[in-house]
Amino acid sequence: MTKTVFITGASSGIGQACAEVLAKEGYNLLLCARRLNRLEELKDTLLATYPTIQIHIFELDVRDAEQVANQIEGLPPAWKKINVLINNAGLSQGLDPIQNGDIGDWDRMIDTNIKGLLYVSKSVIPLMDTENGAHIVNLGSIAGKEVYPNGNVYCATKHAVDALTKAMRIDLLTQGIKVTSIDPGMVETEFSEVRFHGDRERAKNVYNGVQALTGKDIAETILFVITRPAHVNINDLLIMPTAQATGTIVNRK
Ligand code: NDP
Ligand code: 8X3
Repeated sequence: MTKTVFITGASSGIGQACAEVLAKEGYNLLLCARRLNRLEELKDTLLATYPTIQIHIFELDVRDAEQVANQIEGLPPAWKKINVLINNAGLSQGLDPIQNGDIGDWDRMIDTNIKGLLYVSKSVIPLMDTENGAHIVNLGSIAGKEVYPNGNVYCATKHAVDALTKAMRIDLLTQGIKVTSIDPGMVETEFSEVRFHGDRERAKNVYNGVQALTGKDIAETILFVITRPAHVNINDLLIMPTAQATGTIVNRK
């Protein structure tokens, strides 16, 4: 049976890499993000390489509760059996001491990383194919395991993801839905560019002198996690570049 994976934030970075890795493995893909043009390009590229899979894309801002409910409710019937939900859409905005923090940045992080994950999960859980294997994978972070200078609100949102992952595992236990948190350290994606509001130079410096993880490294880890036998669940997986010991201690060459 071909399984269906729903990936939020598939237009870039880890989400896009998940789509690429899982397409190669023959999964059908439900992909969403705000930038529909990026998803269209990704869909065309993947279908040209893997013509036997099916891909459905749609525009979604996970912060909009009504839009999330309507878009997921309105999915074509064939897409209403979901095996794996990858709650990946997320972002960091700003890296300032809390006393200088920007309220707009705080709202965007809280609305996307916490409330967006909740809205999507609430709509997708009733569609999960528990008879054939159902799994929710939440993108946490090293920032959900420790707090680093100026990381304040972003770290708080990822600590919330950590708590929600544990809570989901308890509440969904009797429904047979596996729940896993994947917690990466530094992954070179558009993450830092978004964190620094489009300042590419500053974003590039984050990865200077260090071999960061790639989106593909994370996607391959997620593939491993979702292909364990039915009786095995990986609760939580912290994955770091070899050159990174903690959120801020990095061996740069
Ligand atoms: P990218 O910026 O490359 O990708 C983020 C994705 O999230 C994009 O596809 C973006 O799509 C989507 N997204 C952002 N806001 C929304 C929204 N409101 N509605 C729908 N989609 C949205 O970053 P990463 O790939 O690195 O980040 C993916 C996840 O991994 C995030 O949750 C992040 O916190 C986490 N993470 C990243 C790490 C890193 O070092 N890069 C380390 C640990 C965790 P669009 O803009 O088109 O909507
Ligand atoms: C992203 C990794 O260390 O920038 O979650 O917070 S970090």
